[in-house]
Amino acid sequence: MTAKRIARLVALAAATLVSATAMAQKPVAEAEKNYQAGGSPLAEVPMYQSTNPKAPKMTQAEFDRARQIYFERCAGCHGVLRKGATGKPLTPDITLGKGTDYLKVFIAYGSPAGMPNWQTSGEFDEATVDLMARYIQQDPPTPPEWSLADAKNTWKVIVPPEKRPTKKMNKYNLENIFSTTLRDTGEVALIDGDTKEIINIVKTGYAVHISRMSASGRYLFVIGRDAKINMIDLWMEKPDNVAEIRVGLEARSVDTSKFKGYEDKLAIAGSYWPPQFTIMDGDTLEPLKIVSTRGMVVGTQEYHPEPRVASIVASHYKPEFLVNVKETGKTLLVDYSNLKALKMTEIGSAPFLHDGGWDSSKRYFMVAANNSNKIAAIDAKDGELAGLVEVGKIPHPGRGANFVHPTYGPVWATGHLGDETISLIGTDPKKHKQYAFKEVAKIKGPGGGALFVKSHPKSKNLWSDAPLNPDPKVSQSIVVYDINNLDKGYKTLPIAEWAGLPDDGGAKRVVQPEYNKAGDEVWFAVWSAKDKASALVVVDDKTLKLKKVIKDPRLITPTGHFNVYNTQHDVY
Ligand code: DHE
Repeated sequence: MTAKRIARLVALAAATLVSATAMAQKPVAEAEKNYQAGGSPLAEVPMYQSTNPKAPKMTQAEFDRARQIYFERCAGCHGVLRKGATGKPLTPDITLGKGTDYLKVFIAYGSPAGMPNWQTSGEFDEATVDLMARYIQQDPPTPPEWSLADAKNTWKVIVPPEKRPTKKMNKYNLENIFSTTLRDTGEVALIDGDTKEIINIVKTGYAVHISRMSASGRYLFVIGRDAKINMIDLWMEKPDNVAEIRVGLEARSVDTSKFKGYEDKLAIAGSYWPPQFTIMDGDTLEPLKIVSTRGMVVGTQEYHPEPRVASIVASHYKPEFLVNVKETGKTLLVDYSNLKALKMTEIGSAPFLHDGGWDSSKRYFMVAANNSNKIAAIDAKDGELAGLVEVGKIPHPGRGANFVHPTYGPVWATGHLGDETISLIGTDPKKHKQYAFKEVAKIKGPGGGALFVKSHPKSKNLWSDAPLNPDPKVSQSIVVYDINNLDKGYKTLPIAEWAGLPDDGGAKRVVQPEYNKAGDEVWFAVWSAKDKASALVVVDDKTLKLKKVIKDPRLITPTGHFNVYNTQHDVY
């Protein structure tokens, strides 16, 4: 394309941008864009190329290459089936009308609505831009489904229940073990919280995401982005895998039954693809029941073909799992007492449901509807929506933080990806009715790009990270507030500097405050790329002084870290 022609197309694109943007959605914050843009394991999955006579020609090799790039770079925002999520829909009914030249300009130069400038940033060359412009005019290929038989084919019981220890065979203080995600090696590091020594590095799924505990505190469940679940027995002399399974092609969430009488009986995992959740035997991971989440979006009641399963928690009030479905904006209360006659209560709130945690009474599940700037409070006792609370831009709580505010009583807090505030929401409808499920205060933080907040019932502190903030000074440190003097603002602790890592150009993002069992120290990951040095940093919660730096060549890309006791009992 000549320079003149490019200039003409840029002008054309700019002229139509306003209407295109209005047709799609509000601008996407830089931090959110970076966060969503992680590669999908679907890049490696072969898919059928259907031929649309109206679409520009592509060879099979070109199609496969473009499909791979799409799943590595684009699917996180535009969706597996290109129906749109954070990014615009890119289905042929829209893209064919625009034509290759127009699409090339968008891909090359990006847009103020949040589309990255793939060519001018140097990420794509001109040929790749042309390839992608032609690809998004083809019919979107559909990845394969995943049935009970597919799940069973991947299911391995490594140590059968009858061959497992009948009592704890090690001397570790199990309740204070931390399971640390080693994101890019597909492993977790089990770390003794008392001695800070690594107990074992356990192989798990690809780009492993979260760890959750069984009700008894014996089994640790880990899920990878490739939907592989690993079940680790903490009673073994050296805790290790006892069972594994793949519940789909891409996933993020796992949990286990916690209601009285059902402890350790069942496990559940939600998948991004296919859009469904799978209930498994809690002892062996044998898959028992798969339920699709395809269906209608709350509000518009329009059909959505790929509503991904986001966070899942186990109710303490009933034999139920709370399954949060992203694109439809619905929380499903799944009654697991009879899998043959499965009952589900569907509570609609707002899209896109993502992460969340319990309030301090463990009755209300507070879940971020991150595309609507709202927090939905789900009442697990009465099975209804207790409130839908307007908060800041793109709430991202992790599991949130609970503490007692001097004026508003029990509150639950969330930080935001898209602005610098932390929202406090009242959660006590009995004694503080006037504040319940309302945003009672907004605290100012150092900037957007926050992912996780944390507190502890024994602490007077509220911690917030901001690993996706563009300013390294902010992303490499942590802020801490005194909950009895929130007006005083925050103190900044230079966690990455304290880690004393080599100056190797690593991003050293400080991510996820997590307490030890006693609630007197807080752990942070200092997260750099796979080929750069990373570490864990432990801070004394009272003095706010450095307590320990955990360094080990095996600690590659540590991100989330989960204390056994706090995860088992939902303490945060
Ligand atoms: Fe996460 C939780 C999805 C990127 C670290 N993440 C979750 C949950 C979901 C989710 C649905 C809630 C699970 C639950 O509670 O059952 N995360 C996604 C994505 O879709 C996204 C945006 C893009 C992707 O490609 O995966 C994404 N997440 C990230 C990261 O880049 C992070 C920072 C680093 C990493 O390890 O990949 C990250 N996510 C985490 C962590 C939790 C989490 C540490 C658990 C928080 C907790 O306190 O429980």
